[in-house]
Order: sequence, then structure tokens, then C-alpha cells
Amino acid sequence: MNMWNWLLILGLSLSANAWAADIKIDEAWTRATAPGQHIGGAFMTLTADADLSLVDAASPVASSVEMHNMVMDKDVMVMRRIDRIALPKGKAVPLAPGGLHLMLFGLKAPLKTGERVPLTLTVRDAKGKTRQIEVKAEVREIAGGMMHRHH
Ligand SMILES: [Cu+2]
Repeated sequence: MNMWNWLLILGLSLSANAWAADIKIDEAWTRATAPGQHIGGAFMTLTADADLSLVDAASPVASSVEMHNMVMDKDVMVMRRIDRIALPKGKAVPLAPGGLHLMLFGLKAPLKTGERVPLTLTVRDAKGKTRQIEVKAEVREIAGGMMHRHH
């Protein structure tokens, strides 16, 4: 095999390893929290251009961030921790109050309206490769402040 063939193979394997997919994030926001409130919710709409999964999230303002879903359990809506959120190719996946959402635990300070909360999302592709995506979520005041209940 001559050198050009080797270079061709190298080029192909490099492009196969590169992260090709892209992901669009719209309307990232979090709920403003009251002093002493240590849990917050974060929401956004994710649209991937390949079949991806959201597999982890983190934020410097919280000690941990979990992915949650709301499910019916004997006529009561309860929150469940999940370990991935599927992002099917081309489909807008909303994370919204009452459905899939991110939950921020151990808030170090109240989230104040107008601030931007940095979030790092870890996304995995069909081959198991992961990539981290930085998002800034705008803190919004929500009248009524429907609190999440955890058991
Ligand atoms: Cu939750």
C-alpha cells in the first residue's frame, strides 16, 4: 500500500470520529427562586440534527443537576429521575414545567430574575460519543411559582 492510501484511511477514520451532529437549543430558562429555596427547575427546547441523547447536566450554581420526568402514579403526577432524554433527529424536544425538565439541587444562592445561569449539558450520539454543550438559561419570574414536590 502506498502512502496516499494510508493517508486516505487516516482521513476517513478521523472524520468518522469527529462529532458531526449539531444541536439547537431554544428558550433556555430557569425559574427564579426565593431565599432559602435550594431547588430550581431549568427548561428549554432541544432540537438535534441526528439521533442523540441528553445524558447529563451540571451547573456551577447548583451542587447537582438531575433530569426528571413527570409521570402519573395512581392519579397523582409525580416526578421521576431519569438517566437520559432521547433527542430524536429533527424533533423539537421541550423541557417544560409539567413534563421533562432539569432540576437543580443545592442552589448556592437564589436565582434572581434576569440573571443567566450557565448549564453544561452532556449529549451522547448513537455511537456512544459524548459532547458537552454550554447553555445560558435566563432566570424568569413565574407568578404562582408552582413548586415541584419531591418524595
Ligand atoms: Cu424535578
